[in-house]
Amino acid sequence: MENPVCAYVGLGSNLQSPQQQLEQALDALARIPGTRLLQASSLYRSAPMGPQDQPDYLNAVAALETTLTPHELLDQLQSIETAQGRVRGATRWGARTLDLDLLLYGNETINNERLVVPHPGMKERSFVLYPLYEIAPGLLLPSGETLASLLDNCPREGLKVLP
Ligand code: A4P
Ligand code: MG
Repeated sequence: MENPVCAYVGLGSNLQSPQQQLEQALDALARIPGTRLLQASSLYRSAPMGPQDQPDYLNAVAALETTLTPHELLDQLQSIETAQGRVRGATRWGARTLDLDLLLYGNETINNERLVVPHPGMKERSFVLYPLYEIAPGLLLPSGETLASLLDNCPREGLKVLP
């Protein structure tokens, strides 16, 4: 691969067999052109953040090596969401079959209408930080913060690893 970048993707699902949704999504990530799936975390279960009238979520984090640009990668993530029946509703933080968030793209900071990287919510979300720590414990963010220092400020709460 020519100048591949390491990118991290957060996966989430709380509808229509979340475990199958995440496993299918990992297979789809592995098939993105110009991209290799390097690692995937365990699956983690947690209560919904935001509206409580929706099922519990399963989440995971994947490490990719890619030659795609960040926007090309986002296009691929969104087409996987759509292929797995994602309907974009009006409700913020509402239930979904599959959510794929680009958490980190190398050491880049991106801020435009379509893409904000690092993902703005990741620093406060236990269901992102703990799976990420499982696969990349020594990670440094573009801000210079260590992933370990973010975890120190983020209680694990009800987050459970699936056996
Ligand atoms: N966008 C900008 N930056 C990014 C990025 N880094 N990665 C834009 C992905 N997309 C990015 O996304 C809306 C737009 O954000 C995209 O068109 C893209 O151009 P979306 O996936 O349609 O919206 P969303 O994911 O529904 O955003 P929302 O509503 O803020 O949801 P969140 O923040 O993803 O939260 N509770 C638990 N326990 N676990 C969860 O995974 N997830 C949510 C959804 C709520 N509660 C949860 C969980
Ligand atoms: Mg999303």
